[in-house]
Amino acid sequence: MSVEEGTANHGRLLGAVRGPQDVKRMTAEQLDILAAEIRDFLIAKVSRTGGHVGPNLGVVELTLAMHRVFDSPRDRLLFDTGHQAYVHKILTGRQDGFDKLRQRGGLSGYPSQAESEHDLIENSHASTALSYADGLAKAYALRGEPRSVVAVVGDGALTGGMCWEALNNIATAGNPLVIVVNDNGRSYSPTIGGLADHLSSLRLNPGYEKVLDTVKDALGSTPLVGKPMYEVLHAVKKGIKDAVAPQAMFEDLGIKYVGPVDGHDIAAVESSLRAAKNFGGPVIVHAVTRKGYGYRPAEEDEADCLHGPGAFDAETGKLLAVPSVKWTNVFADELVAIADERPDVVGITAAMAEPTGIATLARKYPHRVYDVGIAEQHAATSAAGLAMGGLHPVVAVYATFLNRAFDQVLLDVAMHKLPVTFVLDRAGITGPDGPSHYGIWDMSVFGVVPGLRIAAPRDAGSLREELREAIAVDDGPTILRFPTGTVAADLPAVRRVGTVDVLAESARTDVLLVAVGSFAGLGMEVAARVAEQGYGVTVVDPRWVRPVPAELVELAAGHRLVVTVEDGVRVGGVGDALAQAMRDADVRVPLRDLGVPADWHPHGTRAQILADLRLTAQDVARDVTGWISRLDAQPVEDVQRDEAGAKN
Ligand SMILES: Cc1ncc(C[n+]2csc(CCOP(=O)(O)OP(=O)(O)O)c2C)c(N)n1
Repeated sequence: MSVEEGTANHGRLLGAVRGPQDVKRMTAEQLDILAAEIRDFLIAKVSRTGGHVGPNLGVVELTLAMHRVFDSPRDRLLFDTGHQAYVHKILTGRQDGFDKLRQRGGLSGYPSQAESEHDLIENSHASTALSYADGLAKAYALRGEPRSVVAVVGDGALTGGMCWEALNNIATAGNPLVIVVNDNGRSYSPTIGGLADHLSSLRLNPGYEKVLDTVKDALGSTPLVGKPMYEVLHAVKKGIKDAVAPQAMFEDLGIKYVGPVDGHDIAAVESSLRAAKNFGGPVIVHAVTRKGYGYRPAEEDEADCLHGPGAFDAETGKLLAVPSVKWTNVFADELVAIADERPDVVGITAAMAEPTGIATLARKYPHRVYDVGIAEQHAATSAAGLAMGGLHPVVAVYATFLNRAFDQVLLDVAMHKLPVTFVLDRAGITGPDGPSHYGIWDMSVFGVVPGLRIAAPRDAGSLREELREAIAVDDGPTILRFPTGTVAADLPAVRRVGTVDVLAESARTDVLLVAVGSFAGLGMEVAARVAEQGYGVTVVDPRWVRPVPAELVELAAGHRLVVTVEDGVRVGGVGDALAQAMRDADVRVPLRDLGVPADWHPHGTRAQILADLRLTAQDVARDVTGWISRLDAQPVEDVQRDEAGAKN
């Protein structure tokens, strides 16, 4: 079907778009129809798979305009964070993949080089695009390649320090480069801080009145949205009317500023982008958009404009999943209970108050929670300052994002022996968000920090207990890490040895199975299966995995084989650390460490990926049985030599 035929067949223009060149040929009228079709498509598809629906509804016109003005892939279109690249995927020949978005073997939820030559940055951590853009622009200048570099960055991502380091360099280098600031006023929740205030003030120049009028007209003709949202926008504008901010901040930095432009007006965005493209130096195009635009449930979702829901009802926007008690909820409630008792306990979030549960504390004690923006490094060192000032900060972040702040945790917090508790949600294999969202590095990376203690709770009861223990530590940092999803059923200990919980034991002491955190349940199942083969397994949950508890080494010495299983990378993981502690204590019992290989694991469900990695009870039981039966057949020394061979 041609683009012309598509216009005649209402609702089918989108089907005719196989690549950016099809969009370039369209009339203004066709583009409006196409934008509406893209919205319908996004809602229909993402409601089934879950995904970043709100951010993408907000960039439909922006993305169309970008593909009309620039020639991807020769020109490079970079999406900061990458969660708002669905429209770009739709326009670059990937519509068919949306039925399996974020599912195993299907489209990634972020740009992916394997999927398309139109994609470049795969990293889903925020605030990197301007640095990539700076480097690309320098490379093209040096190589004499006439290519445009365009980076889309949200006002939320702009709160990250890397963006400001990049702007500083982009201004100095002076290379042609277009920065599209997608300003919807929100990260998950409204973006906070001086920069957000500044962007608001820019909306107050005369051009913004025009933006408002256009938005008003557009909203009036959008049945799902209607008048109320216009009124909200208008009220926001009135509220900030008297704010005073230097209008020329970006230009002071040495970067041309164009805007604000109505990001839902394709022609207006196009003309700004053309001006920016022809300028010949770095330019910021400030586009004002609405997160969730055109879909009432998203626009009216106060929490996060349906930022990244699971599968939902397309009519109502309501989640389809049955609510369950998540690890996050248990943490959030216990933190409030502790804060009730200890006025020195405060919370920090890096723009993720709701997803990390710290919002529960903020609702009760608004003045004891700090949202620092997407700024994990600052969060860590600011927490150090709070601790120096006599408070006990609890920094709640996703495990993958604390990687950013390694040096801050190491030197700013730990070297100063400061009591800061880092709570790492979504630790381990997470699933649909793919490799850059897996929280699999924390135990290895932070395991090297002197004086840092790491706890991995196995269920709700141990999460509560270990959170209390962590916050009771007053001479150094602590980390508490737990996975995503529904919290595991409580698993009582048979007894406690030092800080180690013994979960199961038998008359025979063949295998010591060290099950880290949420793998405790798996450990119990493995023990039952291995027992069927006539071997005795002691299952322990170390609770605190760093430093390695001395009792764990003593327990190891009383068994014939030690097996560790953890939801983190094997290199430098709990198994590695225990092996080292055993060597140091001259305990010569063979050890096998099971965990996640240090590699890039594709997206899928958590269960699928764990199965791929053979981290299921069935697989682990088979392995353990194989290893222990080989010990029966071979002297210990031979097995140790085999183990060394297997690892190399
Ligand atoms: C380093 C880092 N911390 C936290 C996040 C989680 N996160 C994903 S999107 C987002 C908000 C982004 O806001 P913005 O850049 O304005 O884009 P929008 O979704 O509003 O279009 C956050 C905090 C992340 N991706 N990277």
